[in-house]
Amino acid sequence: CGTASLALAQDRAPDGRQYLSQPLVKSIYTADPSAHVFDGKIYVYPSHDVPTETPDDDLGNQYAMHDYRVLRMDKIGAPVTVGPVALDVKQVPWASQQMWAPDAAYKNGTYYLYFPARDKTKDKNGLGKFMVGVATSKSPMGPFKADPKPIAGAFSMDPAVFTDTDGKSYLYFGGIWGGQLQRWKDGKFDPSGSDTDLGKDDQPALTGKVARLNADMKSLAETPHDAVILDEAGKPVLGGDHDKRFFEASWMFKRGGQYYYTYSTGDTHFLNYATGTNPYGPFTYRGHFLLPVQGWTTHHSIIETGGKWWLFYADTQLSGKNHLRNVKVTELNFNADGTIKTIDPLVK
Ligand code: FUB
Repeated sequence: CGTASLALAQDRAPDGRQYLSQPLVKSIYTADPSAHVFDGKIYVYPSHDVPTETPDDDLGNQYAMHDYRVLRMDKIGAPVTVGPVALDVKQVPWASQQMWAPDAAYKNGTYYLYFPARDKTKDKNGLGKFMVGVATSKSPMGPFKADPKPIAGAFSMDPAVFTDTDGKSYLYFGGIWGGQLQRWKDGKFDPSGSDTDLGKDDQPALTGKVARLNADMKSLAETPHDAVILDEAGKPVLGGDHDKRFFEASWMFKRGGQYYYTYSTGDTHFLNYATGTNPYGPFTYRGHFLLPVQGWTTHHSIIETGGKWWLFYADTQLSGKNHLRNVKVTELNFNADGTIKTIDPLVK
């Protein structure tokens, strides 16, 4: 990818609507933006999308990313620096392919990059299983050095780290369909399991997972818990409720003493939120906060900086292709009761 693809940049979505915001960078394709403020600057840890001839499928084989590059800006709206390769799959001893949505954290002079990738085993589709790894660096831009093995006890994909006001950090992870969370339903990976979900629409949906991290930020302090999402009646959201149920892209933030568990609904293309009183949940479903973007996936992060809250998200404005995405940022606003004002990424 590169400048040649810029000729394809669109001013309007195919249905004629305008984009709410513009891509943060145009020199590379980026997605799944995990933003953080480190030492007064904003760093975004995105997936680095790459062209491929692999057609779109439900396993996400078209998302063939193999490395990470970090974005940096002094503040929202400032020029964005695109860092060099921060970690390549070839430098990860256990991984084979598909460096999907990462996240990062900082503690005591070290930066931690958390990332999913397929390992070197082969399932019924001839593909490795998604696991979650960790890599460290003394610089937020990398390069990062990967631990030789994935994080024990973590699995599937889309890691996101939340550090609470008491200093404890938690790793959220998981994603269904291509992320294979459904194959871990009995606590152990089933290489011949479902390619989508549990196939039980009238049963509680699969949930994202959450586990406290040890002080080393590289290992789990406990067996992962289910991040359960309850509906308005206090019942777990059902697998058949695709507008509400968890699919992938966990992100936690805290505001006004309330814990906001946010996630993507995947095949219905919403970003949803649910609130709770602690990092583990259960969380009560509150609604959509981002309506569907252009493109199949929708994946985000939320930070507070400069006295405002910001949503980092991605669409396919530059390429018009599901697997070649570009990250964006827009302000996130709250109502007086703590509910989030719904954002439409496409405006008339
Ligand atoms: O970018 C690859 C995968 O697509 C991510 O891990 C998911 O969250 C979805 O955005």
